Amino acid sequence: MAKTPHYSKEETKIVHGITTCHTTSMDLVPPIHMTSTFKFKDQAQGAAIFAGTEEGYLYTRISNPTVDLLEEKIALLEGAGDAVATSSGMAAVAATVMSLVRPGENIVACNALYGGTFALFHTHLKRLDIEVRFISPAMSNDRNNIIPLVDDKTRLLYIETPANPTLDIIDIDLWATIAGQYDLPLAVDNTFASPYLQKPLSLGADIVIHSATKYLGGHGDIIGGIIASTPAMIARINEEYFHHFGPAMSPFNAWLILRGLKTLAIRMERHSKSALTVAKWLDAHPKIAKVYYPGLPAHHGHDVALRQMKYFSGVMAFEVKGGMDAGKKVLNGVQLCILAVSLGDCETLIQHPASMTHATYSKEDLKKAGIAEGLIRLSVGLEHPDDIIDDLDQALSSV
Ligand code: LCS
Repeated sequence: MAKTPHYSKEETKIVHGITTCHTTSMDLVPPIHMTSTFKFKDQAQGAAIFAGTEEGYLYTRISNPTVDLLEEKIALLEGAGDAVATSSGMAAVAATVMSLVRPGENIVACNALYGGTFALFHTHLKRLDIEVRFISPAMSNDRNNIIPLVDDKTRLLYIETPANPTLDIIDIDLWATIAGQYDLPLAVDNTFASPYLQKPLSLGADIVIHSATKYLGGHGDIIGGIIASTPAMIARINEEYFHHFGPAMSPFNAWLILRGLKTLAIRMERHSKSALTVAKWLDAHPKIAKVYYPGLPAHHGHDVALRQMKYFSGVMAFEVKGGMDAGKKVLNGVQLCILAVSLGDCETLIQHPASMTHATYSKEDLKKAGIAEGLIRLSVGLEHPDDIIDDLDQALSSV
């Protein structure tokens, strides 16, 4: 008989919360249910499971015990009633907007977004006659700038915080208050923080979205996404989009994310601590023009970040004096840091948003979102910060 462990701390919840699959075996680690389909005892049982009058699995695109376990775990960590895992972070963003917004309706969103989300919002939703009304991060923490964008066709408010790649901090509480006032759902992309550092639902948001590819998985070996919300909202997303557009997560990926999640607390603490060390060092370097990291007291979002985040996470951005030409020398000069997109991995990753993750923004859109052309993004890994600093120092010496 499985015992129910007693604990009161978040770090223990991350390790012990939701760990046993719905099986009779006593595995410490849950098995991977690598199966496309599930057997029925007879036609009547199959029909009952399809009709929803009997509980049971029927097909892995709809649900699977290993994927369920991940969904329950993320729901627990985010303080949500339910969750649905998706094949990628973009699938989670797409499932949310496609379930909630129809042609002729609109979304109000801050335009400091991952480049893929921006492309979906700016380009592809237009084809479906869905308008996205963007507000720049500089304007987005004043309710008087947001409210005029909302009208009777608005169906969703959408923010990403900390935002990719500028680390803008958007005030979740402020956006949630406006969402509540107009009876609209607020979706928050919590990828950069993870539920260990920030819990948007506890601040009044309605939907949390993750690219699980990043800190949740934490090891750079999977692509995945997840949406956490109320059971009613997740049921709506399942019915209106997920089941028949089909962006299901592989059970193997769910298992790898569950494994990665066990170390979430210690990884996030270490990423955050090392990032602060690196950010302070960059900030004092004579060849650096500007550092974007919410952990620095001079960052414009520092006070809101202190209020809504536990630590400041592991991603930062910086500009080198001498602009793009100087920045290229750093990108090509690093030896330990790896020139690659993505973030939240054990390895320190460095990349150039304007030509890589945010190449979907036009020059004008980059300007509107406050993304400088020479901006370099750094995802600080789990190496010793002295080695990361030594590598950046030698790369900067070529400038
Ligand atoms: N949301 C955020 C904040 C992201 O950073 C990303 C991906 C996504 C959603 C989409 O997730 P995916 O489909 O890739 O799992 N961000 C990336 C980045 O900055 N570099 O490569 C991907």
